[in-house]
Amino acid sequence: MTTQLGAVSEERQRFYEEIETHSLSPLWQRLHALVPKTPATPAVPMKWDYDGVVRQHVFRAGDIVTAEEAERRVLILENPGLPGSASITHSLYAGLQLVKPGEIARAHRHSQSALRFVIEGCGAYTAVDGERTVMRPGDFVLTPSWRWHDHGNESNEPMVWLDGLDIPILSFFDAGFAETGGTLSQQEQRPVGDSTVRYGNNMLPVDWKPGDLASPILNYPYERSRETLDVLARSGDPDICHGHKLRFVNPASGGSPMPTIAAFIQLLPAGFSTAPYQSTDGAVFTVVEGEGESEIGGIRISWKPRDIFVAPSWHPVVHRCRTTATLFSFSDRAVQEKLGIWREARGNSGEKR
Ligand code: 1HN
Repeated sequence: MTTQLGAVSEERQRFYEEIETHSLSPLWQRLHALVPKTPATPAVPMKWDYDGVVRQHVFRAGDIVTAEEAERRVLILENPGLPGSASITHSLYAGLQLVKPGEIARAHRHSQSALRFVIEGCGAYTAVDGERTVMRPGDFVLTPSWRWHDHGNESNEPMVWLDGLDIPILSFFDAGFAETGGTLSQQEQRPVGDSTVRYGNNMLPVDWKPGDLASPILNYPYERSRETLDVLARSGDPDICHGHKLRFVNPASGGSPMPTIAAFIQLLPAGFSTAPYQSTDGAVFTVVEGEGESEIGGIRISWKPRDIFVAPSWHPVVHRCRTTATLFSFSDRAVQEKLGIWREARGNSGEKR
């Protein structure tokens, strides 16, 4: 930083230019940017207004490109602070995918982990390693790393869901692999809904061992998350920072549903205002029910059902809502906790837990 060391003398400037030709660079010019006192992300708070702006473009994409041509017909939600990166935060990708009646998004697999959160429409399926799950609004669906997956819409209405992937994390590690399937859709190997019951009823088949780090459950239906939120809200006080908030879990480990992505759902009671909250995991939110606003790093964002917004790392977040609201969110907290770097600060004092 020139401010700390004063104006760069001609001698130093010549030195810097000379060493640059040998791929050398002076750390003292860059130390404070490399090791900031608090997280300094280039990502910015942003909202995508679904019904007012984004929906029409998603549907226009449906007029001009087929699902087959596109492989995945998706509009990427790119953070304006990270232009060209295809990222919504530094570590996460998000997009909106449209599958029209009769369409199939062909089978493929990749080392990136993905989640789907249904925004509109009802009745399309995602198949993962030979098991289909039928998707309804508010359902949280997994397609974990390296599992074959395809989507198809056998209903008579178009379906749109939010895709969340760890693409930037895999890209950071240069660890991405992908394969296209030999068939458009997978052969069905188990009945619809099998994994939600088999692994999601507080029991596990006695000698079953997980094959990888991801949850064996493919679909966490909204019906069940909403019922749980309701029970919490009826018989306990909301947390001052989160309202009533649940984390989705992998029943085999108690950890996050996928090793890189944590996911949450929260209920904010009507008229509730949260205390400021900061955490090192930038989060992507989508509104299922209710209307309100959030202040994220001093920027005010008003929201309504189906809107999507992003709170970048360490930006103080406050939510307020007029009506009872439910918000789904996902972040890279799962990775940060494994690495021992995740931090939060609750309330005005910025006190750490
Ligand atoms: C993917 O596999 C899907 O399966 C959606 O629906 C979006 C974005 C990048 C890479 C793979 C899907 C994706 C993706």
